[in-house]
Amino acid sequence: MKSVRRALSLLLTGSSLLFLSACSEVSGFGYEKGITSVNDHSLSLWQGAWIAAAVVGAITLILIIWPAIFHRRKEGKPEFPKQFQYNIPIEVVYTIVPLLIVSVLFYFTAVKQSAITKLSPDAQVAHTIEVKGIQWSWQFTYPEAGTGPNATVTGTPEKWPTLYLPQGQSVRLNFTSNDVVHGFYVPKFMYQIQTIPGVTNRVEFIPKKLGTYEGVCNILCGTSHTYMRFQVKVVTNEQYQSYIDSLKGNVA
Ligand SMILES: [Cu+2]
Repeated sequence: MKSVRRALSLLLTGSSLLFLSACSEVSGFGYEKGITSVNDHSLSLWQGAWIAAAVVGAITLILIIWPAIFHRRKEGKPEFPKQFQYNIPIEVVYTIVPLLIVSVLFYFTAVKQSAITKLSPDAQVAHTIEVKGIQWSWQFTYPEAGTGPNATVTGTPEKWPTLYLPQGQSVRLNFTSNDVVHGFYVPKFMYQIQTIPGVTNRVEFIPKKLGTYEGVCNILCGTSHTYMRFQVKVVTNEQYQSYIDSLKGNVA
């Protein structure tokens, strides 16, 4: 029994050390901070949810392992322990604790969600880009580039389009759909939004880190859904302006 106890305390010490070291480095659990302003809101929620899940998981594991080791049938004892129909204090605890967990998760989710979905007055938006989901690609329209045919970039399942965004500038994306529901998802941005026929969804954020990011459609939308890929290039403001200038020409 002593060796079992020692093994268990070793297991507990090891897992709490692992947990503490994960906390001190504040792992992104697969995501990075500082890519867009959305990440600044989402990352702490994501980390908090994982840490809360780890704590709940550790307590659950202990509650499973503890009786299995320390409350085994002993020599000379009856085969079944005392049977209870009710245990009111425990029932109260396992009703209140999950309610508390759900309330805390709900509160932080609601706070972060309203920060992410907040829209500023139109005049304060530096750049607006129209994003349209089409079977089976994406269409990006830059009103800043005028009304010429080149102001709209349309991808195909074979030739995936690129969305250009200026670093450090507020960008609003307006999402519409040409046909069915699609999902605009850029994993590194910690963001996905649906394009819905007859509805315009909007999102506003500031791209912060220069780079090229992969995007996909994440709502099954038809046979070539899997080819609805695109890239997002976050470039400097100068590069963005020269890209807009290159779209201004009327040559198709
Ligand atoms: Cu799609």
